[in-house]
Amino acid sequence: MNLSKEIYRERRQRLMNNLGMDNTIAVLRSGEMATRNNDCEYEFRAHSSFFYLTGFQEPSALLFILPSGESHMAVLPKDPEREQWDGFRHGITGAMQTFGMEQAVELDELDELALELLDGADQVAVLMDDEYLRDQVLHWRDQLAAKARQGAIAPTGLVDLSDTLHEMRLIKDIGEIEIMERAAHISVQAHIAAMQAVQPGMMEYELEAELNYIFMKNGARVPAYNNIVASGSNACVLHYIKNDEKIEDGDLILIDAGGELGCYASDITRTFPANGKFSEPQAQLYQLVLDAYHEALTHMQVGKPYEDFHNAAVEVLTKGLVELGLLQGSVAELIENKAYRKFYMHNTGHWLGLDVHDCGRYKINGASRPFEAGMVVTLEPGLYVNPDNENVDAKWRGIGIRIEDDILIREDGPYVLTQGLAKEIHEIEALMASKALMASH
Ligand SMILES: [Mn+2]
Repeated sequence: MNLSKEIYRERRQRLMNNLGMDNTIAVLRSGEMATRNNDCEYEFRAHSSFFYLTGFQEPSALLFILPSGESHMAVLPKDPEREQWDGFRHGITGAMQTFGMEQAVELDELDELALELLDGADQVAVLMDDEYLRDQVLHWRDQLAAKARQGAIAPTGLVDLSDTLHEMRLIKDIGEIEIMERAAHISVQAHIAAMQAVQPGMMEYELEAELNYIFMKNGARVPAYNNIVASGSNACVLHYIKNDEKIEDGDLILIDAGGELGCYASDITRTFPANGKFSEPQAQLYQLVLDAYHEALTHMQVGKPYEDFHNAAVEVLTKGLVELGLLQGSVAELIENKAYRKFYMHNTGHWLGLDVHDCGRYKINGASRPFEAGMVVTLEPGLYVNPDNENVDAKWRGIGIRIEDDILIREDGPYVLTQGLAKEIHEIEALMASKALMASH
């Protein structure tokens, strides 16, 4: 699933060019194994930015990039005994041959390598939120400063690599888009399977199992984030991940889940009736969210400010809430004083990529940034009526709806990566009915 090593090499060179600082060395790390309990560890997943620049997925690795793009890595050593227990390591030969490092050393030579490379550099660039690495770099600086009389020259500046790197990650290249479209397609299949498997009386985690089965069977070995399978009013809890309640006849079910493929996330939400048929109030609110989706999508165009599609969704939703009687007053005022937030309290999208909430600025110089080709962003309007909301008719209470797709911004308009998954009411009911027909045969 990795891209060619030339692509990673080009990214490292471009990073240093874009950083545009003389005599500066960038340092990044892959991250450490994390304990789950006792001696059981979580499966390792490299830091997204480290992975973006290397394709390397082993823990404890450090990457040094020189101004020319020349790259050095410190990696876990080859160790037949450890590999017998924990699996294959690339070692220094693999780091150079397979991953295109100009030089690689084993981890016990890390300090030596760092001191050699940082001696005489003006600045060191790190992802400033990596506190551990910041401390490590300052420690190397101190060691160099202590050797000043032997001629060592310690770097004098620590600079933040985040903005430069995040702007690169924000615009996806063809290879990334291909992987993201495959991840999206797998997740579409998973949602179809869940819609066709649901029966009132099932537990939420039984539906979650359908998702995980399709993800894993198709190579998306892990979900990109914790699966949300929320029946009934659980859908009003935005990050509901307990997934351990019984699905009742008459419930809507909100599933927010996407597989991760080659470290790239997909992120889909669908909301559908447990018994295959929307009730009248469910259908009314659902259609409103769907109308907001369709309107917002038309604003996801190259050159349009990022905030436009959210504002478009808010306007459709607020208007509809007034028409259905959940809000009273003038639409403009309800938007102005954010009264709609009682029913719609999140944004209509976020960047998507190696991280589900991917990096990249939303504003530039205080203003919403324009869309550019190659950005991937989610579109996810929703409505959530708190079950305890006494200010609305009882028929609305406890209904939670979200519809979410992954959108690639292209020169010729928005392209839905997660296409092919029912979202119109008649499409969802037909898909669920087709399952019932199959089961009865
Ligand atoms: Mn999302």
